[in-house]
Amino acid sequence: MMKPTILQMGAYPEWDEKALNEAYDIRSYYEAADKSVFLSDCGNQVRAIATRGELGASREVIEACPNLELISVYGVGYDAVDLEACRARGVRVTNTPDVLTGDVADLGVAMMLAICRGMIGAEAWVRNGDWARAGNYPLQRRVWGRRAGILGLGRIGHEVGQRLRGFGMEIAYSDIAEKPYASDWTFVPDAVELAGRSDILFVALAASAATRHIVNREVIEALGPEGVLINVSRASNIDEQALIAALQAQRLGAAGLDVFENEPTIDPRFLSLPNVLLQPHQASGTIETRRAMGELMRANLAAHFAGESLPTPVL
Ligand code: 8YV
Repeated sequence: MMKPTILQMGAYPEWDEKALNEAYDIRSYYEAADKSVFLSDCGNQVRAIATRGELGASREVIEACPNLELISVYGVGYDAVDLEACRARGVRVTNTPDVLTGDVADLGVAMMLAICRGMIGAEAWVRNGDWARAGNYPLQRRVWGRRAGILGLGRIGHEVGQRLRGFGMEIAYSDIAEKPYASDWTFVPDAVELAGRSDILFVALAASAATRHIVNREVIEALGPEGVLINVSRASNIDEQALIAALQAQRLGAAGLDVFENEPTIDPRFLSLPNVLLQPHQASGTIETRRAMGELMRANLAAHFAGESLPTPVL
């Protein structure tokens, strides 16, 4: 039997590459020099797209594949997939929820700790000899017992909260509705009000047109010059221009960011700001989780081609 043809939008770890190449006829879109020539050559044969959360699949790519049946996303976020184009064509979409929740929450909390306790600068203080030369490192801010806000109490936001509970933090959250599983945390519907009562604000919202720039200048300023903003969701949830301006003017204390507009080519102004901790979109990047994400992405493809129900459908 002929292997189904799959359009691959980005690279995967070698264990996924191997398994995909054994089961399917893989066409590497991301390696093609001329994408439109590549798509016009193989688009007709493509029955599924394998992509990554941040890469998704545009309308242009979807339309270039008239026999497309499924888009399998390696990632929980599917905001970069044009869902409208999929709906119009009856294309199914899957993602990889749950398996990455703990890792993403871990990285968010790690950024909070690293920022509040000044760990990056403190490490440099030891390495560059300042400790011996200039004495003790400047005093930093405490984490335990302080006020945390979580914007978006889905799977990841909830898991961030569970970790913060261990730090004895006062926890409040915003979402479209109060969550029954967070009865001992304070529900604050308005994002500006949430920021105003938080020392550290976590952004853990699934991105959509409705959440675009939900963290705007007002929210950032409500968090204030002592506040810390942590983003482990999508760059589009934050007005990045307003964020950079606030960091430059120290109207915001600090930010910990795993996601950026135009990543990996991020705004160069971030690179010279001392009050931002930069991470290369690696919140789900552990071997254990990436193995589980790859398995789930491939399980969705396999179920589809076997005519079985999809393990984790979005559409
Ligand atoms: C990426 C993510 O998908 O889950 C998501 O939505 O953004 C990440 O886990 C990961 O970097 C793989 O591309």
